[in-house]
Amino acid sequence: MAKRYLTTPIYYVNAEPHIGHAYTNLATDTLARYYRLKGDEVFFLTGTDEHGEKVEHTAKEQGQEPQNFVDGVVKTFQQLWDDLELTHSDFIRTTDQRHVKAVQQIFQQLYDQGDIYLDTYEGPYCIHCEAYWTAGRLDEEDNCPDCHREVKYISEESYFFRLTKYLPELQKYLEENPDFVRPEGRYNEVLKLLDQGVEDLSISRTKFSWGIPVPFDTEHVVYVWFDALLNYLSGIGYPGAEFSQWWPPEIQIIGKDILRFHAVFWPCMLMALDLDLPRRIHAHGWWTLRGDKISKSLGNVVDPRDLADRYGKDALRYFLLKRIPFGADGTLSDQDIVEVINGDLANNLGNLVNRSLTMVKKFADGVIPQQPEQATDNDLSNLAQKIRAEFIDEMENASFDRALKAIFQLVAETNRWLQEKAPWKLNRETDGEQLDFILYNICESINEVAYLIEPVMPDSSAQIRQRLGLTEKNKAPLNERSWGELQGGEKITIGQPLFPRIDR
Ligand code: ME8
Repeated sequence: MAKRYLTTPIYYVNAEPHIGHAYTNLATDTLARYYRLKGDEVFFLTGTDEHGEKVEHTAKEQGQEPQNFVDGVVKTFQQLWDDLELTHSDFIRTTDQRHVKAVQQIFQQLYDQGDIYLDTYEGPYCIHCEAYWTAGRLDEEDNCPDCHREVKYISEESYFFRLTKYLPELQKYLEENPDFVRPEGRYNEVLKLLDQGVEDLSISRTKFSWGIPVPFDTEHVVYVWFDALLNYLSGIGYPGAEFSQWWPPEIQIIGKDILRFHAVFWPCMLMALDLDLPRRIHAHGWWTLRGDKISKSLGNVVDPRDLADRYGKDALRYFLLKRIPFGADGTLSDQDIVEVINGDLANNLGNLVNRSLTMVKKFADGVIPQQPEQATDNDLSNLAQKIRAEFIDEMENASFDRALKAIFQLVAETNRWLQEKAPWKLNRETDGEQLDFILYNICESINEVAYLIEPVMPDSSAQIRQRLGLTEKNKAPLNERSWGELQGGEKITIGQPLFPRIDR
């Protein structure tokens, strides 16, 4: 059984989570469910990034001790993931002792092996991004090139990580593994970053105290990004036996804003630790609202819970993953959400299920006909097998929109097939066999759709299968699946519309 380790970024706790964070986690949850559907063993890690100057500032502003403050905000993240029914295996906090211990141990090891040295950092620092810059990289107004906020000039003694020592190896690795960073545009961006030149990384600060103390020099706290990236190790028990079972990650999902940290700093840190690199880093795009990135600092955040309450959890997942390619930016609007729900979900999928089950009730007494001999080889079953293969290909690339498009092609074709075969024109007395053949295949096609949409719409998938008289027990893994799970004889239930149309 293959083991797959999947990660999300760990989020800053200077404010509560919003739809952008939920997007990353829902996408990762979808992949986790997909691998489980294949029968793989999955470790899905998420968590919170709790140290650093930004968090310390916010805690102070609120008149709280940092630890108290972070303990409060962390709960809002954990509660949200529970409300959205995410299937993460663990939740790592950078204030967890297991994490603090791992960071200190790694810092010591890299120091002992000569990869960390003491020097002075002088230059601009963006507190919002918790990022060091060189003067030449600032924007035209000498602000942070990423978030365009004012930077602060710092001059302090700092430990540095000998990043430059590992750059040639990283360059070579990237050339040999063009799939390491996805999508392709982001891969090219990383090559460009390397072309522009990268320096050794300052990895400790002395001017504030909310961080992990450097083990051999407690005047210093570890730079928040160096601390945070190591969650991917500490979260699975580095350096213990559990860790080696899961390492390296199958995929690390991030937003495009934090590409540099994950595709340049992080691999160099892993090389220094003599660990394999993750198989893939996939950077997705941003959700925007009226042209602006949705972010806590712009104050235009959208609460994922509101959207889930209004439209349903499955519909929200479907919208986010179907609307844009996983890598592109997207605009969030109620109008678009309603359009997708009414179109794809209510008119196409919901309608097909309802219409087909109603026919089974009317023409076969509510019992799915026995599997006919031709059941496994006809135009609908052949199409479904082809679509299943396409779905797998797309999901392996985290191309959720295309994977869903494939499934909905099967929905559309099933609708068309039903229309063409027109069972309502047949007479049970004289055309019983043909009638059963059609009804059986339509039901099996719906079953196929329900099976494949599980990673994206788990509740709807279970609902449809239940209505077909199936349970989630003994479900064959994806790679072993073939047309014909329905045996015939299952009693169907029609039920309420799965996706009621929404009036604008
Ligand atoms: O960067 N659209 O944390 P963070 C899509 N702690 N995704 C969005 C988004 C939007 N508008 N806004 C945020 C950090 N995200 C660090 C990470 S990892 C070792 C440390 C998502 O709270 C997206 O995944 O600022 C982005 O990369 C992440 O939230 C940034 O979260």
